[in-house]
Amino acid sequence: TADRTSSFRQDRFGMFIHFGAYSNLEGEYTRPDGTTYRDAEWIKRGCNIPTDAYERQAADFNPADFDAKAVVKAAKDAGMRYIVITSRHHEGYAMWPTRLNSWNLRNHSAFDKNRDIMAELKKAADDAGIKLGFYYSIWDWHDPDFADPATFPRYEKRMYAQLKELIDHYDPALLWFDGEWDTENPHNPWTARDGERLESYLRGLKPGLVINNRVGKRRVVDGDYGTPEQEIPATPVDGQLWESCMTLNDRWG
Ligand code: JFZ
Repeated sequence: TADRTSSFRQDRFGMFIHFGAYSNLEGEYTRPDGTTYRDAEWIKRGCNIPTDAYERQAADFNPADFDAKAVVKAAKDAGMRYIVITSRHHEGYAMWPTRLNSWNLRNHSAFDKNRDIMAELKKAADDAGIKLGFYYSIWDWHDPDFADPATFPRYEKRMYAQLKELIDHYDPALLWFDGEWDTENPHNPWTARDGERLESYLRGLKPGLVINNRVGKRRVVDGDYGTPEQEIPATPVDGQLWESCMTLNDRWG
């Protein structure tokens, strides 16, 4: 892993962006009874928003002002050398025009059909000499095939195909997996074996890809580096490379 991670070791400081269909709610959801619930990327789950209502709000999503150059400039001015953005969070909504389903920013929004914010970000990042990576949630609240062990294999197939799209179209430097845990969802079928299979598939597509440990079960053998959250660990974890992910409050979106 030394070659693969040598530039990652040097980069040291990056920007973690959470942006998705929940962003359209701007942190607030007003229930049919008039009461308001506040959250960010977890709002669908936290407020128990029914899927049809959530789909309806996402249909209005129009990030017309998204300015990739401004985002990249903010990162660069802060001394950051890489950006990791959510290509798909737990809501399952793809922020690029995936062909695997219509639950995405191209096909389920009010956004300009000719724009692709991931392509815009990739171009701006390349121009500025900043690396771009993608967060991708294994856990999917939207796709019914995820939670059912009988249908999970076909879900997994689509997941592989989406990740291949991301690699083929945007050539990310890094993939940041999440949603592999099963405390919130007793039906989360993701196993260490699934993680190993996925990791070797991705290495086959792009050997230089840096991958975090949440691709598997966060064992030291999973991925290239550990992901302590909201803390700088006092001691290295079993000698594994790590990157602390932090947010300024208690939400990421
Ligand atoms: C997860 C996501 O649920 C969250 O929305 C955000 O994307 C964050 C970076 O990752 O949240 C977690 C995952 C794991 C822990 C805590 C929050 N953990 O292991 O303590």
